Amino acid sequence: MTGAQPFARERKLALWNVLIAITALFVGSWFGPLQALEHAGINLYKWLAPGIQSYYQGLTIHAVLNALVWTTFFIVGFLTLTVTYPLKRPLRYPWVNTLALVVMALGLVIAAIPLLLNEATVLYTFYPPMKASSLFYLGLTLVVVGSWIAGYGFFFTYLAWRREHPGERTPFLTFASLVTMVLWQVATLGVAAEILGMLLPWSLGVLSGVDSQLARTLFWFTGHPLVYFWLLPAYISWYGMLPKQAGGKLFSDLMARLAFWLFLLLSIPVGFHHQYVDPGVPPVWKYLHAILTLSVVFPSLLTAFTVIASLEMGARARGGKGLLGWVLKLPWKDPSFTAQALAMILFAFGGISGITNASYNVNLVVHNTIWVPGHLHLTVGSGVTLTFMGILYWLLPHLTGKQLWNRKVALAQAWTWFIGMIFFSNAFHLLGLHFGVPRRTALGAAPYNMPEWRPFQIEAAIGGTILFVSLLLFIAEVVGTLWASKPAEKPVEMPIAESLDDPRRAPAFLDQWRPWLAGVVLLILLAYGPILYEMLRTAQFNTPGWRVW
Ligand code: HAS
Repeated sequence: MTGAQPFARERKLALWNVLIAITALFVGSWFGPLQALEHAGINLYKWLAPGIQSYYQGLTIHAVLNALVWTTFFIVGFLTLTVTYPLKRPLRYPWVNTLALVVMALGLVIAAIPLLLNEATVLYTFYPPMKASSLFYLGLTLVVVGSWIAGYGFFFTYLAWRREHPGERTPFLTFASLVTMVLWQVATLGVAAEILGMLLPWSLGVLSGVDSQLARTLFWFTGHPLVYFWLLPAYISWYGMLPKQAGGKLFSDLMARLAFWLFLLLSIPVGFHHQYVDPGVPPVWKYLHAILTLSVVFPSLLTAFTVIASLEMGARARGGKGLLGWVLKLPWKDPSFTAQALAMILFAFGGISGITNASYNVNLVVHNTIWVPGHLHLTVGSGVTLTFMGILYWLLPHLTGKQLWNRKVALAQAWTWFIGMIFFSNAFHLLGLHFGVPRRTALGAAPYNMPEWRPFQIEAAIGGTILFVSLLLFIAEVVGTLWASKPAEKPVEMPIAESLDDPRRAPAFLDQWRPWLAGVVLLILLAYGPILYEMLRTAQFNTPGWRVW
């Protein structure tokens, strides 16, 4: 199905997207160990000046490239294939998706200039009153607009297929990819309003000030569903591909579809869980968003159950026995599988710290402490990133027609990421929880740095160093596969898992967009409408910009 010529353009687009993503990850990751070492009292930043002028510039580049660029480019590339292959249909308008890539790449270059010149050291959340060069906001806007265009390309393709196949059930991978893209299109309306309505005109001098509370609210309208935009492509692989790689089937197509619909419905109206301490938001809205946040945990719990059941079936089919003995029969020698299985285990702990964050009163203990980067490294830094690496271990051979360069190196990469992240995230969580150590702070230079913190800071530095070694192994694997590997003996195909239940027997509402989209609009209006109206009504655009670093 995915053989030689039919999807040549899709494969080319996917390859360009993932190569840009990998480059961003490579550049951004250099700053990870620098930060961990800085916290442990070893400041290597002073050797980087004047190129990189501060810890804060390094942290901004690290988070923008790793959290925003690596993810978005990888996802757009990956979804280009997960939309089209299962439909057995090429993109309806390939030029739309080519345009998307060009716009995204242009945006990246435009945003990179001020980032590298220390003109956009505002961290990846770019909260005002910290103010960046207008190029930074413009560049980010183009990346988002480009990804929207990619989404339109997917929607046109789906609509063309729908016309050709009336009444047919959308294949799971395509369905899940479309939900991911719709979620993204709705979610990014918040940040689009923030940048186009406030930050860009402010940075160009058209507006003399902004309303910081309104800006933060619009940012988090996008900011939380953003994390599900990162997560859902990993779930696409865990549900729709990993069972096949483990020798089994998807335990329930129905549950998988339900989980994706629930993400679409529930993941947007939850942004105030990032703003529990914001004085300008009345508590009633925070409670409402807390309840909805705990509701959006449910599809992840559904995923844990369904995916583990699917893996267990695969392992038992391979001769696995006993209550837990079957785990040993999973294909641990396959780096693509292993990276993703280890990513899941780390993600389960990230989920636990997420539920802790979401609990309104407990959040007051950990908010703005280094616990939060502990959480985000287990989620986007492991559940997502290690899964994407695992996907690349079949995707690169698929796209290039070459063998994976060295399976042992790839396996070592997955395990070192796992081990490095255990040290790193454990240290960050404990520092935040026990000592209230602040996040986003050059702790090595802080006069209040306590001796009690030191053992954990060293643990984090060890973890960060192991993670960096793992990153280098990953890059070696990518470079080796691209330039030093032999042609594959037989084509490597996308692993597509069959489902145990018959998707055609699932209730029709699981394949109908209208009721779910209506639910999305309604819930957003309920959870954001009145408070946003109030914020807009009382907005005061009088906060001047600050350049802190
Ligand atoms: Fe979060 C802050 C709440 C999930 C990312 N989060 C962040 C930030 C980031 C982030 C980047 O309520 C920092 C933002 C900033 O800079 O300020 N988060 C949650 C909750 C969840 C959650 C309730 N977060 C994620 C995901 C992310 C992510 C996913 C990225 C991809 N988060 C918060 C809150 C804050 C926050 C507050 C604000 C904190 C503050 O005060 O600032 C949930 O969706 C998590 C549900 C997940 C689970 C885990 C299910 C487990 C599965 C795997 C099973 C497989 C196993 C392996 C066990 C319940 C699916 C089996 C393997 C075999 C081999 C058999």
